[in-house]
Amino acid sequence: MRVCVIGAGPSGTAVLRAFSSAKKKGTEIPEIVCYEKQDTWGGLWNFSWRVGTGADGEPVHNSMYRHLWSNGPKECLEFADYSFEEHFGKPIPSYPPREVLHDYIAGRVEKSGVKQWVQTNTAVKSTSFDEATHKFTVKTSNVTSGEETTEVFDYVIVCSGHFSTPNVPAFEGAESFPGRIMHSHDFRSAEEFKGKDILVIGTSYSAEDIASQCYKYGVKTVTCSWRTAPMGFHWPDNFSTVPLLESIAGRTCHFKDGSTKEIDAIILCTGYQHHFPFLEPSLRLKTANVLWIDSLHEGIVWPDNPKLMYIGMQDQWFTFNMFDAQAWYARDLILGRLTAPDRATMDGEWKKWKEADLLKPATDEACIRYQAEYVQRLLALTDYPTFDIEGVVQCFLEWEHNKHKDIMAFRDQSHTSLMTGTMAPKHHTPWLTAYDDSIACYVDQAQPLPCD
Ligand code: FAD
Ligand code: NA7
Repeated sequence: MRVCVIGAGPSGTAVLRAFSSAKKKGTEIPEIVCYEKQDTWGGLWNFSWRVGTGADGEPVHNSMYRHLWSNGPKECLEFADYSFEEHFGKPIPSYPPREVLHDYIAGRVEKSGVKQWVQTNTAVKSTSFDEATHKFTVKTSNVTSGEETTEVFDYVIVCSGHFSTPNVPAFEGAESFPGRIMHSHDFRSAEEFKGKDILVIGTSYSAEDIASQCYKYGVKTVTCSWRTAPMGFHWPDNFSTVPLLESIAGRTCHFKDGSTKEIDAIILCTGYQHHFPFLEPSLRLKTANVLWIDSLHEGIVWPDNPKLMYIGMQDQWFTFNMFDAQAWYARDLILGRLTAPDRATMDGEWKKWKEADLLKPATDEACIRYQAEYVQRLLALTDYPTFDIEGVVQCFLEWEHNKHKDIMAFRDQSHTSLMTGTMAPKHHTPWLTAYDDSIACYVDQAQPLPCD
């Protein structure tokens, strides 16, 4: 039996880890081939300075930026089978910079000895299913040599992420705006906005964090524009909040409440599209960024063809440990430890989840609890090490509370690991004045590099 994993980010590597864990326990596992178009694993957690088109002529996958620090407590995403303390050999603070989290993700797979399963620099170009043979044909292209391959698989697990293809709305007059209009996908560094008047459109994680980053790196003013509801944080004095942008005339931005503002740069933090051009149309998941995705059984299995699975496609409060729980479930279906029910039962089940999603209160706590229940369900179905889900929920609630108390200081707080019980130490420098994002500075407590 052969299993194809598309993508080696946190979701794809979770699948690799799931199979290696079964193998270590003496289970015979299928042949695994993981295709990754970047030159290494880690997914979005690899930093790339490139925007737009990569060296291979394809759209750049990455959306992360240079000074990104975790936007939630690391204690909420910690792997249940590999703690931060095990990886770094000591407790570390709660909101690690990107490089630290990348090291943690990579460290776990490195240790699993699964490197030979991953073909880097290899982009999946097309995937089709043959009803007669019940097999998938996967065509790939080596992004450096251009060499093409065609391989046949019994299962395909799509782990290609969904925060890569930007959703870019149009605004009247945009074509005449003299400054820069960019999507958060192309944001790489806040330094370029020092001393500028910026407009941030959107109210979710990207808007919140990019606005904060720009403040940290010396922006002149930030205007936050919302469509459904404002973010509601206590922003610094040089922030203002306005309804949605209506039109642009020269540098002047006009908002729905009739107000105007002179703007130097517009950053569209307007989310992403689920985009799977490498799957034949009948296999493509079509969804918005939501907590429950219509039709996927257990949020994972493609009901028309249970040999096709998707990991990590939900909107995300839980991340790494949720991807793990999903990966363990997918693995167990493939190993025959679990079976997908008939179509009618699958449809009945996802519709119940969907209904609960629609009926829950429109609060962050309700969203967190909803996703917690989903993760709990997967834990109950698999042998992924169980952990204190209610503890994770409480950690998320502390984080929410801290953000609403002081959006520029929540990263200075510490949380307790649900995996080891250790309270995280405080970082030596408050986030707002910590300009050195290196592992040496954050983990080894080395003297921070001077800021120019
Ligand atoms: P990805 O990380 O996107 O990995 C997908 C992989 O698939 C990539 O390596 C890509 O190259 C590969 N791939 C895609 N298409 C193909 C193809 N055709 N062929 C071969 N390979 C392919 N989560 C947190 O927990 N904390 C945070 O602080 C946080 N910050 C974030 C900040 C930003 C700006 C963004 C965009 C997301 C952030 N996230 C954060 C959420 C993030 O989605 C997850 O942490 C995680 O990276 C998702 O993992 P993934 O493997 O599903 O997707
Ligand atoms: P999200 O969480 O999907 O949020 C998208 C935001 O974009 C949300 O506030 C939307 O507002 C807004 N949006 C979408 N379309 C429009 C239009 N047409 N006009 C105005 N506003 C719009 O994406 P993020 O990038 O913030 O977060 C994705 C990941 O990146 C996340 O996991 C983070 O960790 C980092 P709405 O509320 O729908 O009105």
